[in-house]
Amino acid sequence: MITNRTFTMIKPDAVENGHIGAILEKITSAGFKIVAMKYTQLSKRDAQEFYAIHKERPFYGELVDFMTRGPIVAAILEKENAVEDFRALIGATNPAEAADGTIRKLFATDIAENAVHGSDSDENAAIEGAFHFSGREVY
Ligand code: DGI
Repeated sequence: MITNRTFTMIKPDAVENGHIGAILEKITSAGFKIVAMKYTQLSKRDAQEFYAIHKERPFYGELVDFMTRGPIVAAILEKENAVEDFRALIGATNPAEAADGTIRKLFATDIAENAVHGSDSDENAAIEGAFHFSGREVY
């Protein structure tokens, strides 16, 4: 199915390392339009809820600690085939396995601190976008 929106976060490692501008440039150059964006910090409760699907995974506690340790940029992006095209732009979860030129290859630290989030389905894109933005905050 073709969709036109996805949800992303520039994660705390990429913010700390000064990559916000470069990552937004990669995103907009690839044809994504920003329809909502905010600079914010997740609470523990936010991160636990956002990543609830990973609750039973051994890295869940580490993931929640990482995602709450500093500010993030959250955004909703629009483009034809947004979910699939954005996953291609960010590359594999583990930056060591990500293709050359992908955002994770360029800016991620390691599998735990991998610079960016991208929704993995249309359904999750809608859920995740609504988690972070009210209707009035989406252009
Ligand atoms: O959809 P992705 O973000 O590419 O990957 P995912 O949904 O499988 O995992 C969500 C996040 O959890 C991922 O971006 C980073 C973290 N993660 C995944 N696998 C590992 C991990 N963190 C640690 N520490 N170890 C892992 O094996």
